[in-house]
Amino acid sequence: MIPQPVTQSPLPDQTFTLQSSATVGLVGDSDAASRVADHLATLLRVSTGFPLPVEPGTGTITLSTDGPSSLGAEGYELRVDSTAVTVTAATPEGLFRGVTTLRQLLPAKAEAGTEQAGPWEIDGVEISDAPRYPYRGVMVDVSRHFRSVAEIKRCIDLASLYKLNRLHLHLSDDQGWRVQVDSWPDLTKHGASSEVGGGPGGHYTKADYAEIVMYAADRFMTVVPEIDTPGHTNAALSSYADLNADGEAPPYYTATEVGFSSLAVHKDLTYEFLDDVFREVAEQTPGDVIHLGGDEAHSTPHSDYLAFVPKAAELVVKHGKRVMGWHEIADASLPAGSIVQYWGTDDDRAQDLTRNAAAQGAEVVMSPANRAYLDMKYDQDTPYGLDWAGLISVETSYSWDPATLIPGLAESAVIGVEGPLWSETLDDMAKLEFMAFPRLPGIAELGWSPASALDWTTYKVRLAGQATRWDVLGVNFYRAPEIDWA
Ligand code: NGO
Repeated sequence: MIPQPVTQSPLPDQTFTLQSSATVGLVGDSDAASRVADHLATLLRVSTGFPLPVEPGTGTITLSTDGPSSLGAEGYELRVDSTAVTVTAATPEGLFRGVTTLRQLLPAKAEAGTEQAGPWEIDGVEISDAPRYPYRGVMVDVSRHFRSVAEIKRCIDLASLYKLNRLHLHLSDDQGWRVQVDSWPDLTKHGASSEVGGGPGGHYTKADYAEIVMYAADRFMTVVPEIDTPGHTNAALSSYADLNADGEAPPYYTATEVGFSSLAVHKDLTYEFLDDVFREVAEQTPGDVIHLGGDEAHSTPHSDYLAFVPKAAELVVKHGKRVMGWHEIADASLPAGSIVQYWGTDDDRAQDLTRNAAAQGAEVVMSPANRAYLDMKYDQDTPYGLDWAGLISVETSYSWDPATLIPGLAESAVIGVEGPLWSETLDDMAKLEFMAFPRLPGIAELGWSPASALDWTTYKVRLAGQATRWDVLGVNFYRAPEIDWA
């Protein structure tokens, strides 16, 4: 199982077998809980061919939201004995996490899209589980190469299988603006018309974005939209001449240099623009956070940057959201409730900024580029990906502790981890999957499992066990030689 649960005790000599007469019982009524039950039943109906009706009360598989609040929002208990399966939680979200565990206990063929032959056996077990951190994310860069709604749904499905609960969408950068903003239509009319390498680009209409948000919410995943500022803004600057300090729109950019673009920090129009963008993005985002980027603003003078960040942050807060940004923003003063995302490579400057973030009362999400970046090559033979932060083997990406990586950072400031998947070199889903698997499940485990459970030697055996599941799901994963896949 990945992530490893907090406690797990086998019930020896007890084996549960799912039969065609089985029912899914639901105790505790809420729409969200019944959607969790339907989600499980729908998945298993396809692969088992069993009717699996969802009924109120106890069933063969019982899902109950009557658990004690001591389990927390995402905690659950799961018991499998020879006659029944019970998942108990205090919330529909906890129930969903427990159902995710149940899916991993079933044979991998349970995930198949066509009817499979049984038996459908699960070894008896008692599990009690809850996450170490509340923020467990994956980021997809849809700016450098656009991904369709269907592809994002697949990302959500694969990430939620490992109990990740945040989907960070990098929606704007130099090479493309990917979300509809009604008050600034050229952002997508012009700014979404291409991508790295000159491909067709694309963007999410409001309906598309709503579909992604809803699909994610059904899997208890919150979308974190990122509008990168004040650098990484060529797509916007190229769409509106007036946003430029000199009033001249630069050409559309499809190469991969970073750090050359900047919003005009001294123009009022810049803040009117951001006010509109954050308002429209906030209106469509039920989640609590808007990410304003803030990384690599190399062509914004530093004093301007320090003045810009609080003004932009204030606009995010004005529209009811918490500010999130890359660690550079911690040099400026941040509003209460901000979240700073560390993407350093053990360098002092990045770590100082992150300690500074915590000293300001901000919370920290850990995405160390030399460990958590999913776009780094595994080794020098990896056919795509980057290597500026190093080569990141599966072991390297797993073997670190989010609480202690930055010396002197209060452990209480860290709220979780995220694996960013930047897409300069990744122009299709097969490549994204190859870079994310098998490293993303490890990031998920760092976010969920207690520090005492993190151990490469035993993890790599569990990881090998996921391969049959990925084969069933058609995941294009890298058979890293560090793992004994047999
Ligand atoms: C950096 C940069 C991105 C690149 C990425 C590639 C951050 C936060 N800014 O990470 O623009 O795409 O590296 O690895």
